[in-house]
Amino acid sequence: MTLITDVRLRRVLDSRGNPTVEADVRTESGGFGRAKAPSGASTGEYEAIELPVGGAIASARETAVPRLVGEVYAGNQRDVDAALRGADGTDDFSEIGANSAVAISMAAAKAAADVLGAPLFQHLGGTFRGDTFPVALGNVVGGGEHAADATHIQEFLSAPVGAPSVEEAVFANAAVHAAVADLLDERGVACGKGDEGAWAPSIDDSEAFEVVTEAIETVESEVGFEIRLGLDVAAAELYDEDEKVYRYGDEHRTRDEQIAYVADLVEEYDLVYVEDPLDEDDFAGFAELTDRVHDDTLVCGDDLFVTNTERLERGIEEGAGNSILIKPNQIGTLSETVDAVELAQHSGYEPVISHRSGETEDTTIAHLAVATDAPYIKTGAVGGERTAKLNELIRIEQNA
Ligand code: 2PG
Ligand code: MG
Repeated sequence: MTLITDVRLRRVLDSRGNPTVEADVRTESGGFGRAKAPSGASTGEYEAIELPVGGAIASARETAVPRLVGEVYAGNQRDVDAALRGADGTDDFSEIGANSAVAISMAAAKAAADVLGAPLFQHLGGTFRGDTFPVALGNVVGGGEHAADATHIQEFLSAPVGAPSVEEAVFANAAVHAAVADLLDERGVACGKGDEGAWAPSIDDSEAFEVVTEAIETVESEVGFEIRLGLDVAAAELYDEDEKVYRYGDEHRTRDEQIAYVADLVEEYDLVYVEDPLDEDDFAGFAELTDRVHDDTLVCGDDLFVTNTERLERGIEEGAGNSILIKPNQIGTLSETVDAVELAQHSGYEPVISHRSGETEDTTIAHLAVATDAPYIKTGAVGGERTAKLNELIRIEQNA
């Protein structure tokens, strides 16, 4: 029933106005799935390779599509993904591009769900999963690679950990985002938005902490549940390999100072979540920081792990972090994405399903988060390509 009969690839727009890959997969019995690849700006060195879109499409048409059409059943995701791997033949998808691979992989899953007449999260999660909902981490202030002349820390995240539902969490994050705008306005700080819809003011990190903390307190008292603060430091982008220091504009911190600085931030702001506090090669530094913070703070590896089970295994051995960011396009297939989630869950690491800074209206990650019972999803607070996922989560929650 789910034998793949057609795979079409095209160039479409992403939220930054860049081209990205869209895939359509059709099956024998009329199943249809469509998915789009997202794209990072603060990409990790060890991610699968995103090729220029024209080349990625041409190469996937030539080598991957013939291995899928008439050959593989969309309902067998591992076969689909093995065909993509076989067509590519490299470790990092540098032949067909992780952008083509992930779009096809996700579109096949949607086509299979369509044949079954089941929502994607049920197809991916099966009968016995998908009954818990993730806490939505909402990016409310940011800079780094996502906005020029803004904060050094890439993302200040609202984390409504006490929200009784996805819906209330999503609206709490939007309210924190709005409260931040009011506070910046009171301070006479004009600003635009970064790539993910977060405010991108030209203020230093310490002022951003003040503003976001106050905004969270205001909204917390309105909604009556706990909202905490999280960060994506994206420290690999701050790290100066030659001098071995972290650069914050004119200031810098040595590795030990960076560890102490982040540990102090965790203490001072009661952070529930810190992503990429150190460079993507510093497993030992992640381990040291993880030892220093409370058990209830997630130390999450994004550029460190790149959704890759081999890198996660090393992290588990060394005690580096206690959480992994999960981005399907970092590894290129849904099967390997779910493998990373499951390895994390079996090893006491919390998986956090994530968008990229360059996004589309694709909602696959909302389904993936529910399907895998992931405790968190990071997919922005506002903006159409972000609300596409957030609103899908609200819908899934209502129908579940
Ligand atoms: C990150 C992501 C998403 P990018 O660093 O976690 O927020 O950014 O997609 O640019 O890597
Ligand atoms: Mg990150």
